Amino acid sequence: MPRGRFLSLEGGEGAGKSTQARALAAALRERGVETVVTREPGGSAGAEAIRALLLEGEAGRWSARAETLLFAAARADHVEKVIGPALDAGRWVICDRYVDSTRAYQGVAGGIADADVLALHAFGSKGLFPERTFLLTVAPDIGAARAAERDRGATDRFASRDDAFHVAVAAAFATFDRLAEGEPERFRRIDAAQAPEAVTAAMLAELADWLP
Ligand code: Z5A
Repeated sequence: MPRGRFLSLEGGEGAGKSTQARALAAALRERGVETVVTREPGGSAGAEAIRALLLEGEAGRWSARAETLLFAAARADHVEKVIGPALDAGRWVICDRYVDSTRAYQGVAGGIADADVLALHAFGSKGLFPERTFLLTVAPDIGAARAAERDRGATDRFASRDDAFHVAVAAAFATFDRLAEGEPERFRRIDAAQAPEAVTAAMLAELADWLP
């Protein structure tokens, strides 16, 4: 049985990652590809329990180091219980955020060295990386407006952080834009300001080499 393909979606708040994870899965299933959609933080029972610890409570509940360890622990469980078995069974996995989010939010924005994030990833998740990562790009104000419309006033620990944090997050993704240039085989930049159908089509075009 050939191993499945592992895809991740990354990008700022409101870029449309969850919408596109569902739409891409539907398009792949139409083509006969067995596809699992999952998300981070979360995706397995243990990781969903850690998600609640991460997203609820005061903005300053966790130090940057403790938060980084919690994300790594959640990912380790997710990889072991859900992502790995699905790939072994030949399914494609679409993950809504993955380790690049830790590199952006806890790493560049939170001040944790990239080498430390990668060392935790090597230990916790055996260094598993997606084969293709779609970086959904949209202007931060458009993404924030979309998320605000979706959430209608409800916020979590991340959304309730101050403007300086969100500026740092934008800087983090600008950094990954540059990293993406250095890893063009894995990262594919997608213009997420387009209509949802056009975004899905752009991702499918970037998978043409793998599609049946
Ligand atoms: N985090 C972290 O710090 N470290 C980590 O390692 C990981 C995560 C894995 C998790 O939030 C938070 O955890 C996140 C980063 C941090 N915080 N922030 N910021 P989450 O999982 O609860 O949610 P999210 O990943 O942040 O989701 P999001 O970015 O807010 O949304 P999205 O998935 O990109 O967008 P969406 O929900 O698909 O769409 C938003 C709205 O826009 C919705 O009403 C759609 O119908 C609409 N939409 C979507 N696409 C379009 C287009 N193309 N045009 C117009 N409207 C659209």
